[in-house]
Amino acid sequence: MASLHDLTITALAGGVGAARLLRGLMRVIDPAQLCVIVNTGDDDEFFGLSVSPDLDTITYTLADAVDHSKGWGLPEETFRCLSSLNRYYPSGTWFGLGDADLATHLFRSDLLRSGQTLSEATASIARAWNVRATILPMSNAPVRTIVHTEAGALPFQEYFVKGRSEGEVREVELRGIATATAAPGVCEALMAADLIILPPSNPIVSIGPILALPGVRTALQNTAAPIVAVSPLVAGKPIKGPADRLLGGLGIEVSAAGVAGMYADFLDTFVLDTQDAGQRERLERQGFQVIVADTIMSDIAKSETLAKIIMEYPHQRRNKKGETAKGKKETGKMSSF
Ligand code: FO1
Repeated sequence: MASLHDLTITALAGGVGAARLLRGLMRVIDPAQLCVIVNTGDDDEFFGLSVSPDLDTITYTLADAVDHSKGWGLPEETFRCLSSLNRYYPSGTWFGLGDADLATHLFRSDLLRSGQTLSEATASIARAWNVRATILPMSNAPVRTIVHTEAGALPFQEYFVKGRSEGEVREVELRGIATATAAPGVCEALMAADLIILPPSNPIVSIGPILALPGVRTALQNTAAPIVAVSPLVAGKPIKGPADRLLGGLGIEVSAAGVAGMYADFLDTFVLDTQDAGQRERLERQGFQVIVADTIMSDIAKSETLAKIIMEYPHQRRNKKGETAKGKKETGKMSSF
């Protein structure tokens, strides 16, 4: 029987929610078997620096270097540079770039200016942090998530951090998506995986931009790997972030089942929080396999427990295309620990 360490896992990730699950997963599988495809719709430029918040959150997490209290950035940060920048940009220092974190943005910007792709820069940063997992940006082309509210069209960080996710959401635009392509390795990692995980990331602004890239949805429909998603909503509310406001603003049902419906064309297994166990039957009627578990990963032990539950579950591929592509796959019930 295959060991968990033999399995190739590909995850689609945003920032903090994904990082919590990946942190637990790192204790269950060999990190070298993990490939994480990361949203770059949240990226922006500050003071001429290219900042990729979700890539950094995932990198710092997989390096076990993230500030666990915030879920992003580095621990024991100081903000002396940002305070000094306030002299030159009096209204431009609302995004909390710490002194140590700035080194990452300086390095990335340097590599990009010298002609490297975001994929190459991301790999160099991961190497410098001794991360053994593969981290792929979703695209090397700039895609920017713009949230349209009554206050106007706001780049994601302005909506989320500066604007505290206030205002009714009218539209979410993925600026640049029409000409963007998936980064090298992205579709290949989906096709080659033994299991694909969608952690509890925001379905609109974290997973949505990845799915919108040409070829990604088709790869998810065609891969033989079973696909499991963890609900980002517990009792209709996200643990963190504006997923409920974004879903509601776009007219999507604000519930775990509403999120599962967004992935219905490729998803096999959906992880519901115990508080949402009442939605189990409805999801099963829709053809999903359902795991009911505690999804609130308030500490590393809970992250590890959830990761183990996901890895040990005997996932079945229900998607017809997947079955014909590589034969029906089953994971789980493996003997390694
Ligand atoms: N999140 C905040 O809530 N406030 C901040 O000031 C902030 C700064 C920041 C700097 C670097 C970085 O990599 C992430 C940062 N984040 C901050 C997190 C980020 O805004 C979001 O968590 C993601 O974009 C959503 O996934």
